[in-house]
Amino acid sequence: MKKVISLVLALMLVFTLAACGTKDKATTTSDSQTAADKETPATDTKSDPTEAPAKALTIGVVQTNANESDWRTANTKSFNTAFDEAGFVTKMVFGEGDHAKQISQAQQLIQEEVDYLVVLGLQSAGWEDVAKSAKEAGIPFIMADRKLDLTEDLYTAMVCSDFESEGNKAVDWLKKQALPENKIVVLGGDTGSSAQLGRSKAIEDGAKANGWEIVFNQNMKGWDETLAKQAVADLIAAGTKFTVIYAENDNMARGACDAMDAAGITYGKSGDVKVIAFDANKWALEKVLAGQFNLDVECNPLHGPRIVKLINQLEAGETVEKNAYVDEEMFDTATITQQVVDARSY
Ligand code: GYE
Repeated sequence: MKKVISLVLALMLVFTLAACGTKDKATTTSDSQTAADKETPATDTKSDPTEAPAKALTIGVVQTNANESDWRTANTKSFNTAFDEAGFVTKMVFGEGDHAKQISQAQQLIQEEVDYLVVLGLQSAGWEDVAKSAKEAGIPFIMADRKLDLTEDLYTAMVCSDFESEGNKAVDWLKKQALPENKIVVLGGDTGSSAQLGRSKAIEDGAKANGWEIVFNQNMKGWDETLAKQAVADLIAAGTKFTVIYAENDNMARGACDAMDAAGITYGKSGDVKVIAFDANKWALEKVLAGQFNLDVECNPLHGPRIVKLINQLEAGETVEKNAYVDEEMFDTATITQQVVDARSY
C-alpha cells in the first residue's frame, strides 16, 4: 500500500512540475499578445525583445507661406499626408514672405539635427551658408518645388519644376494663336523666386523674339490675387490697351478676370483678351473648360510622394537622380474635356 501511495505522490510531483513549466512558457510572451498567441510558443528566436524599434525619421521642411495660393495649399497637404503615411515626423516651418526668416528657420532645423532638410525657397539666391551647414552636419539637403542657386556639391537632390520650360510652352501656344496684335500684361509671382524668374524670362524672351509688346510687367508680392486684380483694374482705368493676360499662377489670373468683368471687357475663348495661367488647379481647369481661361500650364504640387520615395532610396543606400524635373502638361480651352478635369487630383 505504502508503495502505491509513494508512486501516486511521485506522479503528482512530476505532473505538478510539468504544469509549472508550461505556465512559465505561456507567461514569457508579451502581455499584448492574444490568448491564441500565448498558446503558440514564440518561434522567432532571432528578435531581441530589448531591441528598440527603429527611430522614425524627422524631416525638416522649410515652406514658403501657409496661405500663398491654392497651389501651395495642395503642396503643403501633399507633404503632410505622404510623410504621415511614411511614418516620418514632420517639422514644417513657413517663411511667410521673409527670406531671412527662412534662412534662420533652416539653420534652426539643422541645429535640431533633423534627418533630412527639404527646402522650398521664397528666393532662389542666398542658400549657400544653409547648404554648407547642412553638409557639415551630415544632413541631406533636398530642394523641392523651386530650384535654388546652389552648386551640385551643396545639395543631395532636387525635385522641381522647370519654370522656363513652362513659360516657353505658353509662348509657343500664343505664337500659334496668331493674334492680330499681342499687347501683353505680365502678372509675375514673388520677385526672385525661381518660378517667377523662369516664367518671366520665357515671356520676355518670347516677346522680344516675336515682336510682341509687353504693356505691363510687374511681380505681385506673395502671388496675391487681390494685388493682381487691382493692377489690371488700374490699367483699365488708365486706358491701357491689352490683348493678353500672362498670369504666373491661377489665382492671379482669376484676379485679372474679376477686374475685366467689372469693366465689361470680354476674355477667354471668344473674348477680346486671351488669358494664360499657370498651376492648373482643378477649379482653374473648370475655367479653361468654361472658356474663361484660354490656357493653363500645369505645375504639379504633389511633391510629397516624390520626396518620400527619394528619402527611402537614400535610406536604402541607393543612388538617386540628382536633378529630377516633374513632368507637366498644359490645358487648352480648345481641347480640354470634362473627363480631364474630373481626373485631376488637386
Ligand atoms: O506657381 C504658385 C505658388 O512655386 C511653382 O508658388 C510654385 C508657385 C506656384 O504660390 O501658385
